[in-house]
Amino acid sequence: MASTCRVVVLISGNGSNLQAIIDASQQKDYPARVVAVLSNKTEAYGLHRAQAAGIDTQIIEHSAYSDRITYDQALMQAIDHYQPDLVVLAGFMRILSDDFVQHYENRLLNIHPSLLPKYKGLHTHRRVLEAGDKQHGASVHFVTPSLDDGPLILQTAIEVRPDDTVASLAKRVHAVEHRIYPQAIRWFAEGRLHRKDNRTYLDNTELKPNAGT
Ligand code: NHR
Ligand code: GAR
Repeated sequence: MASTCRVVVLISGNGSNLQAIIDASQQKDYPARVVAVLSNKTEAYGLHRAQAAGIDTQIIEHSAYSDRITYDQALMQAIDHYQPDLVVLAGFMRILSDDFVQHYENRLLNIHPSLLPKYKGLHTHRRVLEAGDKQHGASVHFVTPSLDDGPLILQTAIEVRPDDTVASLAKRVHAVEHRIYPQAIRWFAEGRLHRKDNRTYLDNTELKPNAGT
């Protein structure tokens, strides 16, 4: 990308991934910057993180809209005001309509707390513990209309320990997320990341983060 990649981040909560992206973007050679942070929850702590970094924030509460379609339209309008090159979901907890996803096709990323395609949806840490899995992790993917199903970009595994709890797992998964999300955004901003159908390429090499798992 010729100039700095403009990123809009959507959050619902704590925003530790947002913080990791803000921290990365403050490095001199980082090719992306966060131009706005939007939340569907008034109390999201991530809004304070954005404000502390001098980034515009906006709250768009779904309770104020009659249905998902109308809500998503309002969200799109707010996002497009910032003319983003990239939109990233960072702990954003609302399923997005097909129209929304199509509008940002190939420039919409999500981070999900599991080794996708395992454990799509919610409560992944609990489900991993219940299943007795030995590995867990986090995945960055392009968003497609079907939930947590888009082409993978980056994935990192952690070992599950016998004494792990939801909280201890979440903590180690977060540490991984804070590394891989800024990396994926860097690749995108450098113009090195491409999606074709259900595949992702870094430069001209196909990315297969979960090959062999
Ligand atoms: N939207 C589409 N179309 N595709 C994806 O892959 C999406 C998406 C929106 C969000 C993040 C996702 C995750 O990483 C994400 C991926 C929310 C829910 C959910 O069930 C599920 C997955 C994700 C985010 N949300 C409930 C809903 O009815 C609300 C839950 C709540 O408010 O606590 O929207 O896991
Ligand atoms: C992260 O672990 C992210 O992977 C997950 O929520 C957490 C947000 O943390 N996302 C989802 O579960 C999406 N459904 P953060 O607000 O501290 O970045």
